[in-house]
Amino acid sequence: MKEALEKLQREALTEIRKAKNKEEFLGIRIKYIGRKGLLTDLLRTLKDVSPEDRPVLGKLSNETKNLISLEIEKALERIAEKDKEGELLREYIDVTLPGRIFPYGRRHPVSQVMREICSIFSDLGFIVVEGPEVELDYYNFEALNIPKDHPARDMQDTFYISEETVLRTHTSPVQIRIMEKQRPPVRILSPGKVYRPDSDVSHTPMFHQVEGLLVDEKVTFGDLKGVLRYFAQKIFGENTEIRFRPSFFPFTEPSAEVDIKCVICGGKGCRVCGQSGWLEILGSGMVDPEVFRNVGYDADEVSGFAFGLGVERITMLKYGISDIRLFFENDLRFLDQF
Ligand code: 2NL
Repeated sequence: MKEALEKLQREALTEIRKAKNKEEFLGIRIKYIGRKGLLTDLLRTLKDVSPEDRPVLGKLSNETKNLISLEIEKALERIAEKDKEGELLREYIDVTLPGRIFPYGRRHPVSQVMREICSIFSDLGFIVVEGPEVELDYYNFEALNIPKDHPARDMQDTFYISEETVLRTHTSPVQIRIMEKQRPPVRILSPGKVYRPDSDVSHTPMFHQVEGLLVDEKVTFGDLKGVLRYFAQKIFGENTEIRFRPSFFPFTEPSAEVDIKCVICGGKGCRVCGQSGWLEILGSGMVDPEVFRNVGYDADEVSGFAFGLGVERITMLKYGISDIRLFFENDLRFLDQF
């Protein structure tokens, strides 16, 4: 039995040396010194041993049990220690690491310029007004003196919702609605989305417009020139030169287009300005008496000027962008530059 005890101890210690984790040590403990373990089996044979040898073998088997138990305890303690170390390492915060970069957004360049335009005219006392994008044919065309046979009425120039409703082709209808409700003086600015079925490097089916309207007694073309010159110099720089060119719109008489000295060549003539040295920035004019009659104003008592500009076009000229579609592709490599 002594040899059997020694063999059991040897085997147990070998297994303890080889064991790797908590579960394995607990298994070894059950296997060798558990209540139904190998040592218990061996102790049953103690009754076959001579009575004088029993105390010695009993003491020996106790020592074996204690030794195995102690070795396993020590191993388990080592594992617990290691687990704790690992946990501390995992929780360690390196305060010298660079912080996470927060991806800042910004306004779209067209929105930035639209706000800039609104801000310039706000300083001159213009009130910003908004209105519906789906508009009655009456407000989009009829009230603005655009007759039924006018080219702008053709299907290719307007998105029709129904016989009498359209996607607005300009923001003028907002101003008509204000004039219907409000007596002069009127000094308003109407920014917003407008729609026309065109698509190429300088046209998208949706674009942004800002229109302005000023109505009062004795408003002159001189007032229009002063306001638009102030605007051009605020948005393109103090030294910006402008010129007025005769034009035609059904809702203004007289009408004029406004150009700035070419921002690319400075007036010498280049590819961008078509060798003319000038770039068109907006359309304008004195409000046609017919429009005043349509909203119930007395055209003999009041006069006014109006203008309209494309925000994408202004943004392209301001930043030297040659293709309007870049605004609508949502490519961050483009948008990040503004
Ligand atoms: C352009 C030309 C223009 C107007 C818009 C207007 C509005 C009312 C009455 C009279 Cl309610 N006129 N707006 C006047 C002249 C020109 O826009 O080329 N826009 C991009």
